[in-house]
Amino acid sequence: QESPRIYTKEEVRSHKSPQTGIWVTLGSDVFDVTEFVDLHPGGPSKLMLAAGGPLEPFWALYAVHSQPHVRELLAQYKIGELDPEDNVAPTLETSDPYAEDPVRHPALKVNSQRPFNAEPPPELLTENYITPNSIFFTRNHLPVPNLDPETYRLHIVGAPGGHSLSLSLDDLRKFPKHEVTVTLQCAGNRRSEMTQVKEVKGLEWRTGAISTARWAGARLCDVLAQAGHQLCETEAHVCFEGLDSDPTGTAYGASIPLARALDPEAEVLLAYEMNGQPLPRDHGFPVRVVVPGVVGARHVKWLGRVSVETEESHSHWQRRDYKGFSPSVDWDTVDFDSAPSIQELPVQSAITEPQDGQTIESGEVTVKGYAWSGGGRAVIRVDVSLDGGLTWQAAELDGEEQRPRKAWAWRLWQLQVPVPTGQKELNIVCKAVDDSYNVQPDTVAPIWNLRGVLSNAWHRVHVRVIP
Ligand code: HEM
Ligand code: MTE
Ligand code: MO
Repeated sequence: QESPRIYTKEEVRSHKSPQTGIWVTLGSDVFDVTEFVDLHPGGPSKLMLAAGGPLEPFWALYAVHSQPHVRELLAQYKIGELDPEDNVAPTLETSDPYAEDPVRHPALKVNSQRPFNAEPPPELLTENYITPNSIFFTRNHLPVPNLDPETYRLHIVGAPGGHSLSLSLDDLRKFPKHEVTVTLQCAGNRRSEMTQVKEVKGLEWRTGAISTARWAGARLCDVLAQAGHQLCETEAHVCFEGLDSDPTGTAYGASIPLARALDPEAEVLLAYEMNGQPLPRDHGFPVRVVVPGVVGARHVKWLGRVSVETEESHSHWQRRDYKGFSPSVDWDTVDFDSAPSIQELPVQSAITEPQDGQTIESGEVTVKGYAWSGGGRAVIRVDVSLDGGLTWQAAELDGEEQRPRKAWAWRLWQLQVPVPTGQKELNIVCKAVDDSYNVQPDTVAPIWNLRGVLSNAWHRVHVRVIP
């Protein structure tokens, strides 16, 4: 019997296109699946996400692959095995503040490695109403702190005459457990479309800086009540501080209005669970704030301290970032104090399938995407156009029904339509309407702003049609 051919991980990594051949690994086995890609029952684009690397993290998302017939099918494509010597872990600088960051899912499209910022690819984003934890978008400003759940304490500054609390995880679990499905969106989602109009400062998020999870924890209103806080007449804010900090010791921070924090109907959580699991490190382990209907930046992760103040958080991210401006304001003229901090977000939608630049077959096309609005406003309709916005059809809304005024989570949507005969290309557009009849602007230029936030123009995708 011949001994198997041996390949290094590097060799496997260099085989991820039709030109080089498409290789994947499972355990220590190496497979050349070039011929199988177009036959994949889940579609070629999904298989291609794993090209050049291990299948395990992707198959973990789709249980269909744990059947024997799938293994047998794959076995036909085996070409050899991984070099057992090739296990050298990448050398880490011990002085690297990011050395202790967690291992991430290879499907994530990385916008920046340090700090880690990444989004799920469109073909996975709307596959599930609840985003799997492993591919939930990640937006970190600093290294991920490594916190010990045994010694972790959450400090709640008490009201005058009340008392401060120092809560362990067990203490927090003693409050009534509240669970709610919430979509988180970064203010910078779809920033890359603003960059096409004119340069902006920020990470080049595409359509994936948004994800949905089922969060569980104590309600902030219950915890604040125990510390003696009540609604007060003066304009008040609840300030949050993270346990992640820069080399000068400055922590990530943000705030929300006290009225929202104390409103039981607003369902603001001190969350310790995400989709039934302890929070993953990237998403705030052991405790984060979840503020339904509000921009991602206020959902402070690795929460260390909560206080009630007469003013908003003095954090850079509250005062000097995450604000919107007129398109004519530039870095010389911007006055950050003149604009309110972003809290509730405007109505948003995007197409995840097909993708821009893709080629589709004539006959029928399935258009898929997501839609969401801030402040608990429900999505009442998603309009889709195949002709750049001349004519429209309403998409079918999937996913859970939304509660009025508490529509914290997105709707997924789809539309199956015949491709108009004789069309060589389609200009697919989507736009959503929320229950206040807010609509998305048709173009980006009038909402362009120097930080590239609040990018919610009609989403447009151009595809070619194979005759
Ligand atoms: C379905 C094989 C990679 C996503 C399937 C099925 C097979 C298969 C045989 C049908 C199973 C059944 O219905 O009994 C493979 C092989 C792969 C691969 C051999 C690698 C060489 C991937 C990757 C992803 C993926 C990387 C995702 C990123 C899916 C999905 C389905 C599926 C979503 C379900 C399709 C549906 O039910 O409509 N795959 N797969 N697959 N696969 Fe894969
Ligand atoms: N909290 C801390 N402590 N540090 C951070 O960098 N980023 C914020 C927010 N909370 C951040 C944070 C921003 S801008 C967003 S969009 C969300 O976390 C992202 O949450 P996620 O990484 O769980 O998706
Ligand atoms: Mo964000």
